[in-house]
Amino acid sequence: MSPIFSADTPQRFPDNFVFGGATAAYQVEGACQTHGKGKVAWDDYLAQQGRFSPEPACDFYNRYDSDLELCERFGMNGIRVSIAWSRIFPNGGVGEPNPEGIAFYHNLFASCRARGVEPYVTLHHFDSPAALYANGDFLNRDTIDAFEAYARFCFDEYPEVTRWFTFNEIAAATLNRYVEGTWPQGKKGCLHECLQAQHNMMLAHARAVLAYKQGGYPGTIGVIHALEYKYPYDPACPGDVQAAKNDDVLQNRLLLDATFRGDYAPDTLQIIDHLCQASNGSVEFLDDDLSIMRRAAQLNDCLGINYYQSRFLKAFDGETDLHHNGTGDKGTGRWRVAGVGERAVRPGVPTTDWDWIIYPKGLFDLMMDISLCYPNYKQLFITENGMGRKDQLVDGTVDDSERIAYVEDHLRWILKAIECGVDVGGYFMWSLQDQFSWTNGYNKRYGFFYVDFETQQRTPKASAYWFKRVAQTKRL
Ligand code: BGP
Repeated sequence: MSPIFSADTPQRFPDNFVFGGATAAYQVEGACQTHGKGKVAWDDYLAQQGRFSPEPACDFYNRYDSDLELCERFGMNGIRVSIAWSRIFPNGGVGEPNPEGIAFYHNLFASCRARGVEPYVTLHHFDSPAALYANGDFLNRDTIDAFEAYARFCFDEYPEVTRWFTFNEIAAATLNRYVEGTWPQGKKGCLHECLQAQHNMMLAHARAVLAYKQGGYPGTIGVIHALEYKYPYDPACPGDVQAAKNDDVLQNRLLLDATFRGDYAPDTLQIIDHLCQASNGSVEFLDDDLSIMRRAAQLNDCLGINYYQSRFLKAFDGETDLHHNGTGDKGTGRWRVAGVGERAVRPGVPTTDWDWIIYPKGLFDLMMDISLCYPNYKQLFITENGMGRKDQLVDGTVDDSERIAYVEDHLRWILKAIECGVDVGGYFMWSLQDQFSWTNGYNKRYGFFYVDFETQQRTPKASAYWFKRVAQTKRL
């Protein structure tokens, strides 16, 4: 244990702390075209790739109640779920809402209530309706209008939900699509489109927040960002320091400024300009956008942080050179982006089979950074954190002690942040049950509950029993 933890560091989480598991509609529900659901871009993309199918996923569409029963039995008092936009509005912006899709979520939320598991509901988890996605998604301003209309509809339709998040991981949605090229219609190195889409999605978030607050609904609303602390590989090297700042703006800073300031700090703008020049493009932030965003910035009730890893940046002045490790062959990933830098691993820092850097202290550094740089934040939730593994079911059980150690270390740093005065409301492990991974398929498992994707049988892993004790006692 790091010497930073003193005997005074609390070992117990607050009484009202939420412990749960996270899911996303597309990754768990299956039923991709059942009962009037409209298509999303992933449907055709995955079919063309032929690597894996999103059907039936975890068959959550039919099995949500038994999965919630598992949550209850394993001591969880919260769950993250998302609404599939195209189940409600099959074509996105136009047409009548789909009664069967609407009913599904009423049933899901009723089951949550009956099990004493609070639903934390995200409106958009990477699954824009296909028609909107094909027309530019959030680079097309019509999608912003459509998202606001969809959000208003959900706020009115589901008064039983009092914990809302607008978007999940705008950074992942935009980086994977415009910079890393690993998502449908992907492009590489297109930094200005990535930043423009981030801004437009934050404007859509702001409009949903204003609609929620003007509507006087009695719940909370926020947004979920995938944050990574960006350290210079060598803090004494100015090029590395600059690369860390570049990557910070690309992944974190534009989004955090937009969330809590409603505009962009001079330092952020300077790096945005630099990134745009590097990809020969520009971004447009309209004055009207900023006035909406500034109003919304004071109204967020919470911020969700999805934290998996941090990065060490080296200076890099070559051509963009990327290789996504989508197979779990350790050491095959490469991330060098012109105008940004090179992501490297400092010696001695452990990584997963997918080359994700295990660095729990980064979560603490991020929480402290937010509390210092954005003192108007109200509450943080760790809305995703977890470890992808090639879990094996052996003799009816899964020994995932490595995952337990990962989660325990992160929870310890959360306690440290609480000791330092940061308001943290809860922790959701990614993921509740094993789910497919967007670019890695079914062999990258994260769940508390092992899923046999042939039979849909669930088996609690060692981590589920460990987490149950933590959730019930609120202690590590
Ligand atoms: C986050 C997403 C999740 C989930 C998770 C694990 O980015 O919000 O939907 O997929 O990461 O990522 P991966 O599946 O790529 O390992």
